[in-house]
Amino acid sequence: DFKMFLNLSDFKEKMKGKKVNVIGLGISNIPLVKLLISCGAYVTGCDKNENFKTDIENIELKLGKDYLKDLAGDYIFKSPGIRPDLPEFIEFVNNGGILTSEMEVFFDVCPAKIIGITGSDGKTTTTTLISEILKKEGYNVYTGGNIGKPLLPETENMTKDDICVVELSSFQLMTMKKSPDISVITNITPNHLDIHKDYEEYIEAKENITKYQQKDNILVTNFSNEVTRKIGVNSKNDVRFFSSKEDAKLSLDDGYICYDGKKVLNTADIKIPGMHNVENYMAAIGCVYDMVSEESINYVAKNFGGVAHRIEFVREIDGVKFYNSSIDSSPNRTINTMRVFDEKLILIAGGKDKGIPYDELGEHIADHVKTLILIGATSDKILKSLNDEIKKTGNGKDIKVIRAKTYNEAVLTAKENAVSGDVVLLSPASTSFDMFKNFEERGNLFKEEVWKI
Ligand code: UMA
Repeated sequence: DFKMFLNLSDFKEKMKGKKVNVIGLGISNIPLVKLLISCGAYVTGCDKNENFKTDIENIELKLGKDYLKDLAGDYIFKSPGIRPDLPEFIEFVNNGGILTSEMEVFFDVCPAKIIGITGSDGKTTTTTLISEILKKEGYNVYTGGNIGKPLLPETENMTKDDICVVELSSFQLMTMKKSPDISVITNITPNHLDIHKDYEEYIEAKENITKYQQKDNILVTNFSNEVTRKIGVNSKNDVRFFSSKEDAKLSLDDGYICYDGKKVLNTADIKIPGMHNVENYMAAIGCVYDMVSEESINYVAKNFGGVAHRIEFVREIDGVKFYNSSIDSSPNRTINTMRVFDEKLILIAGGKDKGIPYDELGEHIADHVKTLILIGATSDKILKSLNDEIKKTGNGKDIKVIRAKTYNEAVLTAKENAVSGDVVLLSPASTSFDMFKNFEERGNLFKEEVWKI
């Protein structure tokens, strides 16, 4: 069990006076830069974005296309999305430097128990469920990682009785030499092949979440996914398989999620929709079963309305349910979101055009939508994809298409066209930057308009 740093004070001590390069100045690394400077390190911040601005003092900046040239010093901290095997990094390591990352150091110095979650789908929801159930039970919980919150600076306040629930991306896992106490792999299917060399490398990265686990550590994973089943079968740890289709430690029986055959949660009580969310609950229960009461699990199932802006339930009016999925900034995400619902949808879509094709979207709109409300720059592209589908197959010709200029108009039009039992879904299939600062602002406005009805 090799540790580069024993704990946070050891890390701080060792950083004092060191020359450190922080590569990629985003969400992961900005808090790290502040921490390093407070330890007395000499920090060079490197970013390919030549327009990068910061009000941090005592940082030397290297921006633009030569940002990786002539790296010198003791350490490199790279942000997740940058490959670890760039020639510049290899040369740095060959010259005696150390290449690491915010997440690797976090694993070294964290005094609390770590639950790590990865997978191609459902990791943010599963992370949130685990964290909500533990909080309900009364634990002091820190939630972070790929979900958008770096946890290294938080270790200052942590104790060994706390629990960290950490979402881990394949990029973060790729260079890890430690694994969590409890690990979850929701599933593995091809993803991020723009950065990973091939599917094998992506799988290997994900496997790091269990590779360095100790014997009594726990791995919760999907029995019905070919890749994760193999990882589980080959693991020597306490493996807890879940499956919504086959017999497993966590399985479905008579509409209940069962643990070792014992009924734990009635799936009808789960507020967030879709079988994939039942599976997310299975994974979460697999993690926390020994640590919590069934009351806490059931409470979260009944009350948790979803991660904000991701198929988030907003409100039911006259039998019409409103969902906010403002995070869906590409056609692909909208397709996946529509699939979650059994009902024919009243879909509000459209936003800024980022030049990606919408060809595939029409077929899925034809399958899942009865009223389409278009708003924003991509309206025409979305409509064209639907019209192409109608021309090709005839599917979708009965869909009512309405254009709206504002979110107020879109929401009111949706309500007017809905009857009891309908679902109104905001899933823009486009980014928000035509009218908003980010997808959160868009989702919040949508929710406000829904609450005004
Ligand atoms: N940059 C370079 N060179 C590069 C790539 C990036 O200089 O080759 C610079 C960019 O200009 C930027 C900075 O690096 O200024 C960091 O950008 P980033 O978005 O890559 O990284 P962070 O802002 O630190 O965000 C990362 C995760 N992003 C990625 O892994 C790509 C965030 O996950 C995560 O929330 C955050 O760390 C906190 O840990 C986002 C994500 O999309 C949400 N993750 C992927 C996913 O979930 O599918 C993996």
